[in-house]
Amino acid sequence: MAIISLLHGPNLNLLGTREPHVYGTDTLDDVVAVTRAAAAAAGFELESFQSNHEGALVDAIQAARGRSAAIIVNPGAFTHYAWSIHDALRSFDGPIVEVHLSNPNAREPWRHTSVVAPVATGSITGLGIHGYELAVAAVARRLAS
Ligand code: CA2
Repeated sequence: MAIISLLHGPNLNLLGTREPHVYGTDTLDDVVAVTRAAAAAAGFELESFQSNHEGALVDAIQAARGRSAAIIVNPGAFTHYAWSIHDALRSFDGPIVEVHLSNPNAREPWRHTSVVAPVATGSITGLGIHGYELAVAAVARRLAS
């Protein structure tokens, strides 16, 4: 069964514990469960990884090369400045969907730049946990075409 890698960046392990008005009340486990269910329904296995460390995420992206068919990634605040994640994603051959729970473009100016967007197939922002289900649908459609 083809694998989708689901990657989460810093502080997303705290989902559901603070700032529910921004990020909702779902926990990271809830996000992973919803994404895994969507992936299974589309015929994919989901591998999930969260880290607060930039290098660990670079390692996970490299490990996905030749193993995973697609990457769904919410890089957290690394979105806005982590060029090592940009470079690692560039080396991945399959579809890459960037997901954000909130809409960074509607927030502080420093969140308006994504260094991941230029190397992503597409980006889904502001739709909360539903964005992850849309991301699975998008990669499944891409991989089928
Ligand atoms: O909207 C998103 O998904 C973000 O990637 C979330 C990041 C933020 O830096 C990006 O600009 C947009 C922050 C994640 C922090 O999540 C927390 C959740 C609960 C409590 C504290 C932090």
